[in-house]
This record gives sequence, C-alpha cells and structure tokens, in this order.
Amino acid sequence: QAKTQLETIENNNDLNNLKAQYLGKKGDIASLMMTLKDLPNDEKPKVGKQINEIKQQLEAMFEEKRSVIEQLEIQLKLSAESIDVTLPGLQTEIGTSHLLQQIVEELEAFFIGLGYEVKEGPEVESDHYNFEMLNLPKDHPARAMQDSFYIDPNRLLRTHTSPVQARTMLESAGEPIKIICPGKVYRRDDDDQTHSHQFMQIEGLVIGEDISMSDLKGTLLSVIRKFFGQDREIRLRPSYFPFTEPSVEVDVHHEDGRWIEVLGAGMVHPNVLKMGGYDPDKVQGFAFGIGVERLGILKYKIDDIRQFYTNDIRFLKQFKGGR
Ligand code: FA5
Repeated sequence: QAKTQLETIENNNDLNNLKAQYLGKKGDIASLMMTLKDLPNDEKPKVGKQINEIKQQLEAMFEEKRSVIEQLEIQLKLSAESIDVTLPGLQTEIGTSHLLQQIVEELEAFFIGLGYEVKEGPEVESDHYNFEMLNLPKDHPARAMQDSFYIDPNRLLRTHTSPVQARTMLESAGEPIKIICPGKVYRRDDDDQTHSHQFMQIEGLVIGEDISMSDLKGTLLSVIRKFFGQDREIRLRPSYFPFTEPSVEVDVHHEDGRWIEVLGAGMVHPNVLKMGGYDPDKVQGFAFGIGVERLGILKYKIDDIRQFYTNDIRFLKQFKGGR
C-alpha cells in the first residue's frame, strides 16, 4: 500500500505527511508495536523482528523517494531560472543635455578657440554689482529697463550676466581681460513667445589696448556666422546701455524676412572701466550680452520660448546633439 501511495507523491510536503502516517509517533508501525504486548511470549521476537524489517523497508523507500523529489525540484528550479543569453539586452534610454546647454557649449567652444576664458558668477547678486558698478546708480531711470526680483533691499536675482564683468575687472587688477560668462538671469518680464521671466545670457568682455568697435563687430559677426552659417547677415542698431558707450543692439536675419534681436553690446563706458580699476585713457574694452534662447529660436525655428522650460519630452527629444 505504501508503495502505490508513494508513486503518486510529487513534493516534499506530501511525502512528509505520508511518512508520518506510517512511521510517525502515532503511525501504523507504532500501533503495530503496541500490539506486541498482547502476543504470546514465544511469538513476540519473531513478530517484533518482522515489524522492524518492514519499518526499515519503509524508511528506505521514503529516503529514496525524497532524493528523487529533490532532484526533480532542482531540475524545475534550473529550468525556471535559466537565462537565454541570445536574447537582446534591455535598452535603457539615455538622456541628453538640454538644448540650451548644447548651445552654450557650442558657443563656449568657439570662444575658447579665440582665447577667451569661461567665468561664472552668482545668480543671487548684490545691487552693487548688478547695477551700481555698471554705471546705474540707485535712482537711475534705466534700472526700469530690467525690472527685477529683489530678495532684500540689497540683493536680487541678477537681471543680466553683466555683473560678472564688474567682478572680473576687480579681480584682474588692471590686467587685460578676455572672458565669457554664460548663466541664468531673471526679470519681471511678462512671458510671451519671445520673452521669459528666466532666460540665459552669455556675457562677453574684452579689455586691452587698442580695442575698438570694429573688433566688437568682427567678433559678433564671426560668432553669429559660426552658429548660423557663413552667409547669415546681422544688423547693428544704435541703442542705449548705461554701461557701454556707444551701445548697439544686434539683430539676426530670419529666413522669413524679419530681423530678430539677439544681443546687446557696446564699448565699455569709461565710468565702468574706472570703477573696475582701469584707466580709460590707456585701455578700452568691448562687451556683449547674448540672449541664448533667442539664438535657439532662430536656428531651430522654435515657435515659443516657453518650450525651453516646460520640459515636454517630445520637444526635448528632437535635440539629441549633446553629450
Ligand atoms: C542686457 O541685458 C545687457 N546686459 C547686454 C549687454 C551686455 C549690453 C554688455 C552691453 C554690454 P538686454 O536687456 O537687451 O541687454 O538683453 C540682452 C539680450 O537678452 C536681448 O538681446 C535678448 O536676446 C535677451 N533677452 C532680454 N530679455 C529677455 C527675455 N525676457 N526673455 C528672453 N530673452 C531676453
């Protein structure tokens, strides 16, 4: 009976239950042993021996079945966990740097090639560097050109990257300067297709002997042509910034016939040179502030500046050029 029952067993649990039924403390063998005491004395050894033999047979049978089941379980586990090394691997999607970052890096590479150094400055800036060192005293009306986010009476989110000019002049102690400074800037502008309350600029500043307006124009023309192609036209319009004299705004020609303003620039104002520790009779400088988003809008025909900041993956995915 045990033999036929054993054939149907497929796992350890059922095997243990069946074993208990025969060989457990209250199992069949144990009950048989209990009957020994009722037998006549001369039969006891013989029957006792028989019961022991059956017990041993049963134990051997159960042991054998246990090892069969163990083998079976190992086989099952192996086949369940087997790995098909010929299957293609799982693809993890790797992001790329943001389009703005790509543009900044492209322009950085260009300027580094011309011998410029890349500088950084704080986004939370003092009124002193953001305005006063740039020839914009407290009551100056041109402060309204850059409506600002103040943090306390003396600190604000910088409205342009120009404060890095002032910082660099003071650090450079009268030595020639050739820097660019990319970074985020903030203004209380109303958001629309071409304006954002947060945007990026790349500041440029060159100070040295015999620096002229034509150096500025040549530099701007070459960076625009590097970025947009050698046949791209730019237009310099007279403008006003308190920190440059003369000042210009630069427009880039759009394929649809419009001119789009991308940067402000000019010759560093003598007052700014003086405050920065330079003698305006001995050295001159030019400076510019490029609107990075505007360059992107023009080159990639982006219909709305807010695309840069709303992180729509369908937009971002189109620009995989970066690292
Ligand atoms: C300035 O910020 C000056 N600091 C630039 C400068 C530097 C002039 C050095 C002279 C010497 P402006 O406010 O025009 O200038 O801004 C420069 C560029 O930033 C603009 O030409 C435009 O491309 C971009 N810009 C300005 N406001 C916004 C805005 N709200 N959203 C997106 N881009 C803007």
